[in-house]
Amino acid sequence: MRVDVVSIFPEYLAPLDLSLVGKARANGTLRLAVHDLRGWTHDVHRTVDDTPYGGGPGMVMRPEPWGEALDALAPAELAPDGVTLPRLLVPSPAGEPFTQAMAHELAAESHLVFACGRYEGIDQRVLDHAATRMRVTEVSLGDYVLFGGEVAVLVILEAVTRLLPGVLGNAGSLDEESHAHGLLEAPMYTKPATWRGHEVPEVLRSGDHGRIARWRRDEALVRTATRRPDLLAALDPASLDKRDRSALDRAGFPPPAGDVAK
Ligand code: JD8
Repeated sequence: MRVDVVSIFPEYLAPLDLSLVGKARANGTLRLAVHDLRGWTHDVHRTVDDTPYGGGPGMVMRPEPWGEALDALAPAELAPDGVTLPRLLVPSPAGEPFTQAMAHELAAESHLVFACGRYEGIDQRVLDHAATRMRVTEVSLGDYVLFGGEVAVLVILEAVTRLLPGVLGNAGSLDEESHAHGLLEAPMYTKPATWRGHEVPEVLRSGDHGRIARWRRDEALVRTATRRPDLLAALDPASLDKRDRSALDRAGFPPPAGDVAK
């Protein structure tokens, strides 16, 4: 997968050289380039912002450098080999919430371009114009306010890179994790069996794989009900069997709405 990131703080993306994302870059799985937006300015001060039309606090990113950046990274003419146009992602608190489902969607693209805004954001016409030639998605990390889009790009690229073919050694670990099955995961433990007076649950040391699987499922259900009632409510009631409902019942949680006894 090819990825271009445009930012006025390209150094902010330095962590993408580390760990497994860095490894995917080094082995060519991820062809990532980070670009300084100021490289597409022409004035001596390399100005990227101006005051907002209509007034108000702060500054807005000027459209001209962004237009030139996107022209360079996503040319209007389709390449003669017929390669598909890139997908433009613009982090914004007003964007579509980033989810594991979107990570899977993005991992299937061949070329992503990220536009990192700062200040009060990017002139809307940059997005409107880009949308005439490529797919544009405004994406949000969540309901809190950041200074700019760079951290969102770090998060999104970490989530996407681990889904690229060959990045995860054990393919099985992808479909056992949280958000694949809509539940939070059970807690994990390693040696020693007793640490500072805290014991590893006996069941995990029993060697009884059936009991262990049941215990993990119960823990996942109760954790999800306690911490993420929204995830539990979104589950297909048909995915909960009698033992699941009894685990939730023992923990004092009512059966999901619309559930029918089976
Ligand atoms: C991009 C500028 C700051 C945005 C005024 C101060 C994502 N989940 C998220 N929260 N915040 C962002 C985010 C914030 C950004 C930019 C992403 C560019 N800002 C601005 C508009 C209102 N503030 C985000 N993804």
